[in-house]
Amino acid sequence: MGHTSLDKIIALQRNPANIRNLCILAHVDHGKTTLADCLVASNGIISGRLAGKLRYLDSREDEQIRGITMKSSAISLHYRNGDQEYLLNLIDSPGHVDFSSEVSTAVRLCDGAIVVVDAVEGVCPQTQVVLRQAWLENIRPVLVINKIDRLIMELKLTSQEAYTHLQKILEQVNAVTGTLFTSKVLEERAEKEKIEERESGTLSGDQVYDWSAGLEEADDSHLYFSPDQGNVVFASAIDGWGFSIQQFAHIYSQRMGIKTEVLLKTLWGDFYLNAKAKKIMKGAQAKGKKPLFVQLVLDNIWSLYDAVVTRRDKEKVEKVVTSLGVKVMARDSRHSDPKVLLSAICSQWLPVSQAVLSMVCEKLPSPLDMTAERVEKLMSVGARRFDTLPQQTQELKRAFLQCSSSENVPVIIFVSKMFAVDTKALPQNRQRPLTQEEIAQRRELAKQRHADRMAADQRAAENHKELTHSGTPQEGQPAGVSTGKPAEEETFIAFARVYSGVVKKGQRVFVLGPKYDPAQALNMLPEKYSASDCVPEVPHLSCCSMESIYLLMGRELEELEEVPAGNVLGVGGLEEYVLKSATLSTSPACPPFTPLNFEATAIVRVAIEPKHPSEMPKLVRGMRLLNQADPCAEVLIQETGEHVLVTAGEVHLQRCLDDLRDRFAKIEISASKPIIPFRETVIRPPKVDMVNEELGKQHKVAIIHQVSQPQSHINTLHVDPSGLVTLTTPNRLATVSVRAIPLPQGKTRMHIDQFKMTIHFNKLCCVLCHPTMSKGKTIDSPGTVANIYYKVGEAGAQATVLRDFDNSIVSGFQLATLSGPMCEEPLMGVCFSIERWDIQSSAASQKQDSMEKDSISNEAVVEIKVEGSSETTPQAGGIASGPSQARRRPDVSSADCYGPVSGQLIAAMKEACRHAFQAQPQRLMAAMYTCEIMATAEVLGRVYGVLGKREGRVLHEEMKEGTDMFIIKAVLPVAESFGFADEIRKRTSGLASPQLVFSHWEVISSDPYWVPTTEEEYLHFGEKADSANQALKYMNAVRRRKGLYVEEKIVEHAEKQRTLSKNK
Ligand SMILES: Nc1nc2c(ncn2[C@@H]2O[C@H](COP(=O)(O)OP(=O)(O)OP(=O)(O)O)[C@@H](O)[C@H]2O)c(=O)[nH]1
Ligand SMILES: [Mg+2]
Repeated sequence: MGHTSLDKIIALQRNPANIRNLCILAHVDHGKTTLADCLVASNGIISGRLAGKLRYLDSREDEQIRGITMKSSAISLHYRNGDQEYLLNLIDSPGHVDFSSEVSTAVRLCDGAIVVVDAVEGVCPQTQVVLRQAWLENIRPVLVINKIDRLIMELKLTSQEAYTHLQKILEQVNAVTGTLFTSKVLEERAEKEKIEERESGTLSGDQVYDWSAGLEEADDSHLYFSPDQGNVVFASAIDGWGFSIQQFAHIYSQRMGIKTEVLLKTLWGDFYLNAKAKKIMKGAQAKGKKPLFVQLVLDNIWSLYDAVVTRRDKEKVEKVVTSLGVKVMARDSRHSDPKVLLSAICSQWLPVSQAVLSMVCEKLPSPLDMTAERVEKLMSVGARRFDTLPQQTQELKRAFLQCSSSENVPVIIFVSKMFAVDTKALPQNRQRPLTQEEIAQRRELAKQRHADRMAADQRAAENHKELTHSGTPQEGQPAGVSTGKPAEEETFIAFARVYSGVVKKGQRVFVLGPKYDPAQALNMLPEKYSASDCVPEVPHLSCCSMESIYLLMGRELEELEEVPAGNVLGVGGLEEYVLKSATLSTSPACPPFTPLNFEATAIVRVAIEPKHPSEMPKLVRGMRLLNQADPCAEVLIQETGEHVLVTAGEVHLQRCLDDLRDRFAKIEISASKPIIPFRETVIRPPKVDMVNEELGKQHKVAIIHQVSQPQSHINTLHVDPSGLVTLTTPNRLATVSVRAIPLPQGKTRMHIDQFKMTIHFNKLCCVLCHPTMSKGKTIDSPGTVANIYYKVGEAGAQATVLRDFDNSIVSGFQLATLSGPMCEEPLMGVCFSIERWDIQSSAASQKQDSMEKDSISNEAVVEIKVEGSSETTPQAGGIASGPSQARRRPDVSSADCYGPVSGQLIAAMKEACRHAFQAQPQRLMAAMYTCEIMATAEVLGRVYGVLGKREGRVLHEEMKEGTDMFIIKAVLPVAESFGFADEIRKRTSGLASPQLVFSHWEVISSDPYWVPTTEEEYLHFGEKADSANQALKYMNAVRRRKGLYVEEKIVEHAEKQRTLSKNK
């Protein structure tokens, strides 16, 4: 097929029934980009010979060098299936975990996905993740089992064995789909029950209980992958072939005279051919017969590989070539690499593009088939239900479903990411090759100019006073080169899709921020308000015009005038308005789309500075651009003033640094070592000591471990042996007694009733309880907080007084939890219980006087904060509320030389929390990765070696069925993970490569403050106890980085030290 013209694609864009928006998803290295190459080659954009080698969609240099895809990129292809012509907007996505946010941006814009699975490796961790992502976005997947050639050439399986192997892979994939389906049904069921319960109110006596899970009646048959359903293709993208059983059904129905329908049902499954009876029979396995799939399909491929690659049997090859009716060029058959001949034959016999694209056209939905369920999900942001949206907004659902391109429907666009392109590469700035007519025209112009100049010269010679210019400056400009001045070197293009209406170049639209509320806006805006009117004063709403729109063609962009509904497109001119993603619409009733489901957590942070300090402004600008260009990277300025870049992993970090250096900042930069996050926590006092001896009573006395700090509170501080810390404010008006209690680990629920207290939350990980108010109900433990109940109870007059100071207590608590005493890292999994709390009446009355007016609102402030803390970071609020309160009441501060009571209470509460924390056994918590490694048996030992060295813990190891690969699942501290992948790869000569995903926080069991105290411990660890203490090592490293005091013995016995080094 020749190169499809732009006009053709523009024409196809107008017919949404024949558009397919799809992405290619898979685990890393399963062959997505190679497959995309084959599909791109079918459109003549690249040569068929280069398909698989070029990796056209990997347009970045580092993608080509590393051999992995790092961003998702789109290309529009044309395909003729039967008598219908289709437009395929194909998006290739990366498979590496570090870039899984790019997958999210791709999946959102599509209606379907090609899930690629490596025939040897089978279902891998990222395969499961992408299947889940496709599921969450309600897009339909089809399956391509790729790299079948590896079964023949590498594993040397027989066709029969390969069949069994392929069956297993299908089972694995379907098992993942099955799990997703079951969990959805059960969830829906639970939801329904909840609604029913709410509606029926109290349960009546004759309630009939229904114990079915709803799974029985739910139909899930269409969800599974099965070759007879037509949603599976077997392929080898690198050799250019691929087939679905439909193709073979057609071939054999003609050759053997069996009906196609019969073959379609029997080609895959336990059927065999009874040649004598000329019948297809069931039970191949039981009778030891070759299944039809092996006999009619795989055997052919196996013998082709055998003849062409293994035995290089020229005669046989010729026979095959003639029987298949394919043409092979002489240079291909003479080529020294037999793979060239093989792909020449296969790509004509079973072209992979045809198999995949016809499956895509037949099995994937068009934009018109978007389900109502999906639309409602897209439109219901956060916890909002679709039916609570304003009427006008609900009506927009029809626009989505119709996907109409008429003039009177609203335009709705979703931008899933912004990507940067070189301004010079934009079509308007690109020099395009000239057509014949243009060349002729130019020649004419040049002649004319020459003639004019000659004439002018003549005239000038005749008349010296007259000065003339020939031609206008515009004429002097070569055609095709833009006259616009490229101010910025990088231009941002929005990666977007039109859901309704026609997008026109220069059109004005509303940009709807993620917090935009259509209900509020509709009340504020006049009717028939349009985006071309002046900028409205509505929160989270702005207007912009789409300066240019583009067709995304892989490495290139084509400028368009308009794009109708149902298509993927690029929009220029939005960089001022859109940071990473946004919803654009001409109707203010349109709600912002639900945010993208990001699977990766940004965990690796580095501080960045320019090599030359004077270049700081360039760095700041560069980091801002980087933040916009990457869906996952975060850029922030820490309290210390450092510029910090947070990325998803090592590879991602490397790419961000390269981008910053070469594209966005264009300066030399230096990045710090990764800043590893830790958390601080307390645990229950251990029962045994370091040598597993039961601890004596004397150890139960609380010891405060402090790393040399000014003891300003020494007079007012009292520590109870049980760990209760009592602290009085310097003016001795208020006293608080606080105890730190470890929260239960893991995702269990805990009853706060046991504390009989009110709960405040911080960062989902620390709890503050105090007894003056009534009890809360149930909370989930750290990390999974679902509901927090907060109610002010009646506890007498004293309680009301205390309630006024509640704000200070919460602020103090938040300050304390923001940075702990061990190494100023946030606290996690700690409950601070205020067991006593006295305020002298003078302070109370002072405060009462000054706060009479807002004592009621004060309560509300706290309440909001508590609710808000489940989703936002409450520290900021806490810190802000402290000083602002002090500022608001200068009269109080002047009355007291120590400052306002509320301010003092904040400080006292903070100190009390810190001391209470220190009175318990303190531990560090480390961020952990889960790590999946696939390795062959011979390198297993080395993998274990590397894991052991880096404090990794193997969870389980199993052999992958049908292969000689082992899968090792382990957990590894993030702190030890840098260079891990590289080390594993080097030690195993590339035979094993790990996948690291952030999983959880884990308490490091060793006590950083531990010193030997019993005789056994002395015996065991020696007097100095200088054996490695992991927790201490981490703690000191963090303290050193933050410039805090580090208690270290550098040289204890100087002479000994010297002799030692001499002996070495
Ligand atoms: N034997 C064999 N190798 C293949 C096949 N398809 C792809 N490969 C090889 O697998 C490697 C990875 O291919 P890619 O297409 O880059 O894989 P990918 O899925 O795009 O990888 P990421 O984008 O990094 O996730 C390359 O070395 C390809 O040559 C195949 O059908 N058979
Ligand atoms: Mg790729």
